[in-house]
Amino acid sequence: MGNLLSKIAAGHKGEPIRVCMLGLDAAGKTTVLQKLKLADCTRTLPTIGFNVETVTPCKGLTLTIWDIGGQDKIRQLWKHYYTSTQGIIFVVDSADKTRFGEAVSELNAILQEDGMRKIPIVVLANKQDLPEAVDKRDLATVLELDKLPADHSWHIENCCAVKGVGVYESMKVLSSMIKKAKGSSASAART
Ligand code: G3D
Ligand code: MG
Repeated sequence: MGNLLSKIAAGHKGEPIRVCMLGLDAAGKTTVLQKLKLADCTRTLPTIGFNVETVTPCKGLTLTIWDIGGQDKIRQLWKHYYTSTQGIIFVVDSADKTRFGEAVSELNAILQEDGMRKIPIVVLANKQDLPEAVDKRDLATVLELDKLPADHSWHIENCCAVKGVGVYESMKVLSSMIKKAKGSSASAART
């Protein structure tokens, strides 16, 4: 897996890639990280009062991971982490319908931040092993992904972080979405 992450980073011509992994607490972000075998990577733990960490699994790739939700008062701090983010991984507990509303409003709050409006996003419809889990198509509807502007690329993947299902695949998809977004912004800048 380290190799895959290195390839993803190397595919960006040596320019560092910054990706944010977001989701409500208990969505499964730490488990995803563990599946990516990032336990030994360089890690910093800022002490600003909410659960956020930055990991550098390989040269050129930085992942910022944090628990969101109920954070109106500190939302203005988010932008410091969003700065120059090129991709978002949004993890949802597909089996916890009671928190879908909260997940939707947090996702909307993120996507309305300046600089986040066109950032490629991959949603992990996590915990698919649980019988009550909602499938990715239904979760996409719940999250209103189809209402995003046509030029905002998104992808949703069924995922079971504890078994590692869907985790690597979504990293690859996000990587190619980031490359594509970079390509189109470069060509837009040339026209
Ligand atoms: P977070 O980092 O987003 O807060 P965690 O979430 O990774 O800590 O996961 C929260 C709980 O959900 C953990 O259980 C974890 O094992 C579980 N979990 C994560 N992914 C899956 C999954 O795909 N399927 C199932 N069934 N459970 C999952 P505990 O019991 O340790 O709190
Ligand atoms: Mg965690």
